[in-house]
Amino acid sequence: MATKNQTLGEFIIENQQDFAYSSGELSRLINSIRLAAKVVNHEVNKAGLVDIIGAFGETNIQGEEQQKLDVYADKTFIRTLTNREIVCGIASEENDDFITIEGCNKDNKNKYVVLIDPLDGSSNIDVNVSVGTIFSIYRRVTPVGSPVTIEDFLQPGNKQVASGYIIYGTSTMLVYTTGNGVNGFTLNPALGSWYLSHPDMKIPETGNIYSINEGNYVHFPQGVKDYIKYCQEEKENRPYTSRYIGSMVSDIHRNMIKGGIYIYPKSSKSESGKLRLLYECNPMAFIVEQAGGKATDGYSRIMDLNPSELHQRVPFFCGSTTMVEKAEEFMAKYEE
Ligand code: P6P
Repeated sequence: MATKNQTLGEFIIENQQDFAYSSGELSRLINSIRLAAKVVNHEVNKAGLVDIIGAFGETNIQGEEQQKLDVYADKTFIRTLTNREIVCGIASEENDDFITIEGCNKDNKNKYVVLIDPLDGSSNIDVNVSVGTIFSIYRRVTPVGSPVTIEDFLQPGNKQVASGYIIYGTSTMLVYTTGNGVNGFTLNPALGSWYLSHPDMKIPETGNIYSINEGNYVHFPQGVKDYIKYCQEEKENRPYTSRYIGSMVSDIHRNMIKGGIYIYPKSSKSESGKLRLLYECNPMAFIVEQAGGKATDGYSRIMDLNPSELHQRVPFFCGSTTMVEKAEEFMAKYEE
């Protein structure tokens, strides 16, 4: 039962039976994330003041210049997750390979792996637009006590035990699911506490907002071009409104509240699209599905895709069910 204005701590205690595994483990997992989120939030909120923005000078595996806050957020979440003795492996957008948490080789009981995009939308940092953290949590599939292997990370999204995002916006929110619905908590920075501001979040079944980078229009598959023209024609409740923040967490969070669809399709510039299956699409798909929405690659359910590599990209159609299904109708007219 979710009671508005409950603290996150009270909520976890009251609802830990919803977690399919040991209740204490969920508490420790979510507590490490909420602590790291507060630390990162503090730095994000003062980024413009202490000149820690701007390129760190190095480039990550994605070939993108690493903003200092990217690196800071990555290190903060890894350190906090490691300290809680609950996680035995971490994969991050900012690190080429997964990280084995020391101690997992011995007789240790850590059962969970976490995949994380520590600061999604980081190109927005310099222009003071909201950014986010995305996390995905699985139980390991290799024997407890042995070193984690890549198999522990390459699990389909339908095996996630929890996922969520933090949005560092006009207010800072933590939104997560453990497979029993979605709840949103807002940080009161003065107290350092998270309060249940959005209990049992449900995405509207339909909406009139579409989010896509139309600057890439000429490179899109024909089905996407046709859907964009459908959104823009004057008929029924159309034309829809176009909103694209350039930070997926913000676009999807808005659509969770108002209804809408977010699309990052494949294109002639990038055959599999831009977004990462394991630590961007799967966790957001889990959240949106738990809120009653839909998430596909234009043809198949995102959470049923079998991953083949840690940083693989997939096309992403995510949001209000009727809008995703309409987009899929246009995609179905053309070869996958
Ligand atoms: P583009 C941010 O880098 C991100 O991964 C998403 O958060 C965002 O929606 C998208 O990429 C923006 O990419 O190519 O439209 O600038």
